Amino acid sequence: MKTFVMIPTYNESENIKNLINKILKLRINNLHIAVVDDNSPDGTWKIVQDISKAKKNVHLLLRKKDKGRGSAGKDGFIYCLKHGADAIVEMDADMSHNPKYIPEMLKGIKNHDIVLGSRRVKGAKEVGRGFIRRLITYIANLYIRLMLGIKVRDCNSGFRCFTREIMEKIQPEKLESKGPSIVQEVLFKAHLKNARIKEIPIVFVNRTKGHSKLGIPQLATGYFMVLKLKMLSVMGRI
Ligand SMILES: Nc1nc2c(ncn2[C@@H]2O[C@H](COP(=O)(O)OP(=O)(O)OP(=O)(O)O)[C@@H](O)[C@H]2O)c(=O)[nH]1
Ligand SMILES: [Mg+2]
Repeated sequence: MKTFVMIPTYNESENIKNLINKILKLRINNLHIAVVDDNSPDGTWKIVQDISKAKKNVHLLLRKKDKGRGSAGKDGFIYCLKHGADAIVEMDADMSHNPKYIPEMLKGIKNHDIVLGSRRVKGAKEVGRGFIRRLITYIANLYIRLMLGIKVRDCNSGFRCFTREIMEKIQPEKLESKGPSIVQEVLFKAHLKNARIKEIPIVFVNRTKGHSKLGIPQLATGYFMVLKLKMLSVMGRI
């Protein structure tokens, strides 16, 4: 099985080397890492480029024109499928998602289409996140679940493992989200394909290095995108 870990990055120079080393230390057979960087001013791409010279299973997708967590994820999924991925792990670069859960995720896709690192199932925990930030995520999660009728408890988690089959059914080339709402768009499209989704509890640790890219504009666009997805599904367009 060929596994790709797909990591969208913007200004993560303080995190990316540490994360790549932690993933490689798992010594998972036939594992590749694809970092999708939007020409980060802090030189994140340069760090990855240097690593990829020494390690052939580390890939850099340097995007100069496009910007956005959404289109970065889209390009990343397409790249992984094109390079023969049988399994695709999607994760953030800010160390909020601990690579130690990857082996369990890869085991889980033996009889599921998606395994999701969840903050909302028994045994899960969120560390270092303020009350307001947790409230924002909680309300967004409630809104998404109610609007889109998804049974998954943590609809905001960007830490997921997909089988090639389900990712092909999701058709990443048709993903519309430019921003973080790609997380919900992918989940909803998988839900519409009756994907078997398993949630495993994770300890989510708030970033300690670098800065959040999540602002009011992204949040507002996210709420609008969920509404749009609902409308499109009601009209049978997705
Ligand atoms: N390529 C690319 N990656 C991005 C962009 N915005 C965010 N990312 C990456 O997407 C992941 C999630 O972004 P975060 O800023 O951590 O968003 P968040 O987790 O919702 O917010 P905090 O963790 O609270 O900061 C991180 O790896 C970011 O570097 C972007 O515009 N382009
Ligand atoms: Mg984060």
